[in-house]
Amino acid sequence: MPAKLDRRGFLARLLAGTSAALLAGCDDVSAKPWLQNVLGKAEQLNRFVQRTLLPHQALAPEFAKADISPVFKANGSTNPLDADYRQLVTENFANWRLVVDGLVDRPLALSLAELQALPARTQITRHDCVEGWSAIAEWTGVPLAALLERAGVQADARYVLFHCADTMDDGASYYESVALDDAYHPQTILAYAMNGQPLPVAHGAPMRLRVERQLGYKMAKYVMRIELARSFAHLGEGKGGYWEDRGYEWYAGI
Ligand SMILES: Nc1nc2c(c(=O)[nH]1)N[C@H]1C(S)=C(S)[C@@H](COP(=O)(O)O)O[C@H]1N2
Ligand SMILES: [Mo]
Repeated sequence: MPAKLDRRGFLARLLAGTSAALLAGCDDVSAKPWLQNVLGKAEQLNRFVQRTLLPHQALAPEFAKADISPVFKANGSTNPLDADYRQLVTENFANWRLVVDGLVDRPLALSLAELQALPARTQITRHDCVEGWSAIAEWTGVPLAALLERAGVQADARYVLFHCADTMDDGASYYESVALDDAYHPQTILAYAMNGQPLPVAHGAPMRLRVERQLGYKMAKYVMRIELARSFAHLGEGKGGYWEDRGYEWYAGI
């Protein structure tokens, strides 16, 4: 077994042991606020370790540069006509801000430059659209996990909701959601580059979600706001996404 796994296992056991040891012989935690506090911190740390160091989550296949598709279809909205979005394009997204809010300790509003200054991940993956086409591209962006750690996700948050800039034919703006396990998955990134170039408008500029173990419609383009929430009941018609509200599955695993 690689040393890395041993270390991870050790860390997990150590943390599990910490909470247990603190609890042993103490049957009235509620009477001891300091202990509640310590236990709360241990639990937070445990969650952090589980989600970032112990993903226990299969990776989607990654490919070589030679596999990149010469043509990658742009689908759904490819050139949003919304006035606010056009303005952002005109300014080359200098005034665009990615908002992270909802059930977080520190709401964020980050510029593209700020996001591009964060540690990035690059991956070559296959995009599968429910309509029956696939294409391989290289994506570079900020791991969603890093943004969530920065914002400080509150304990009662369960879903990450994405609010997009483009209005669809029926007048609704596009929206999507994923559960926290997919949000913290190492390949889940907010991509600002495609095949080494700034993300084109057709593919969701300035930033689009990549959630590599699900179908194309989960990968929200033109992301404006990321909201942490207890549920997605208040999003659109309540099924978790624009296409989900029109009959598609919420969990679109591939
Ligand atoms: N904001 C927004 N995101 C969206 C869509 C859309 O219409 N608007 N279409 C979805 C669908 S069905 C697919 S297959 C992919 C298409 O991404 P692409 O244009 O990069 O191929 O984006 C998804 N994300
Ligand atoms: Mo799609």
